[in-house]
Amino acid sequence: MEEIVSKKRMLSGIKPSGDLTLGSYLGAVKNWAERADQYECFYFMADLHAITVRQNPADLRRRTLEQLAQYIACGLDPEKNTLFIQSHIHQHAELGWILDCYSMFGELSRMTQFKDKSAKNEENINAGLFTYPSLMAADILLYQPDLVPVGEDQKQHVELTHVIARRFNGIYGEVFKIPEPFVPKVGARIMSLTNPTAKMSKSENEDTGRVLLMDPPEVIMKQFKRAITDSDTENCVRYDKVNKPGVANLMTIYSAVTGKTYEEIENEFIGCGYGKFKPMVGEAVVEHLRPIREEAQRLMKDKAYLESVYRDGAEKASYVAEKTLRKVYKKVGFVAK
Ligand code: AQP
Repeated sequence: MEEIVSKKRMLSGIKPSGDLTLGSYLGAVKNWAERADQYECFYFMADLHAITVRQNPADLRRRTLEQLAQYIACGLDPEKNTLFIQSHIHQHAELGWILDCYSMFGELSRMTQFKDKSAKNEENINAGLFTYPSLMAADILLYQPDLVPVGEDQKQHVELTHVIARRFNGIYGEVFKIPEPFVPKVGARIMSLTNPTAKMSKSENEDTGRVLLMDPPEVIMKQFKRAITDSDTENCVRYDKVNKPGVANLMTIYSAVTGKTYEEIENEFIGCGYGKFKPMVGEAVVEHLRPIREEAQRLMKDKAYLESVYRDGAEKASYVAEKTLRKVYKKVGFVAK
């Protein structure tokens, strides 16, 4: 198989730990879909990462396939992008182990996601939760990408990937390419609609502050109508992240789905108050997500097609991953098979 070398390479993934949210879409998938022509792109369903928190096996399997259908429905054409399931590429777990041995306890302890997740899962603070960033470093470094698009919350992990890669390269020579994180300007952090100081997450805010990619219009509208704005008396649509986080979050969402700037949004809603603004944001989101939801529903009925996509993706991904892993094995001193 010929490897494409002309385009720069990009890689990212999402855990199928819950149904994709508007946050996963605006912070990640939407930006991926816009780059397929410029980059050689690899995107995966991060099922190995998902099990750092207990999952119901049937739900995990269903969500992994649904996520693939949703990636495609969001515009990730499998002809242009390599789409695969992380656990199908054994090299992730293998390089993950090796990089565990090049990741320091202190570095892993400082990761804010580890601190957050262990506070929320006190009964299951497992080693996988702790070493999550070295597996994430393996996910990235296996593919030698130039760019890693992530939301703001994952930036710290990409920075640790740099540290681990530099440490490894410092000992063995230039084995890994050092990729740049790409954090989108709008949508890097979509907050819960009912708690604008907390990130909108797949596995949290169960039936309150999150909007799912597959939510029907009436549910989306209900969520936006009950979104928290401000307790101030101003009742005016103005971007002020510190003093008006709820309104700022709604403006970010509106900006991301309409392409309008914050200034244009402020002008559009002069004298309108939150009562009118909230359903307008809801309607814009409904219309933006409608074709995605319909296409994902159609794809979910075609299991044979989805299977062909992830098998094809695994073949392409494993070719690249194996090349890096073989080099790493040789460098650290493992005897060739
Ligand atoms: N609310 C968000 N705003 C912007 N970006 C977001 N991302 C996730 N939520 C938001 C980005 O999506 C990518 C994949 O994330 P992930 O699912 O692998 O991990 P996560 O960030 O831990 O996502 P969740 O939704 O919070 O999942 P759970 O609840 O299972 O931990 C990343 O690039 C992330 O930044």
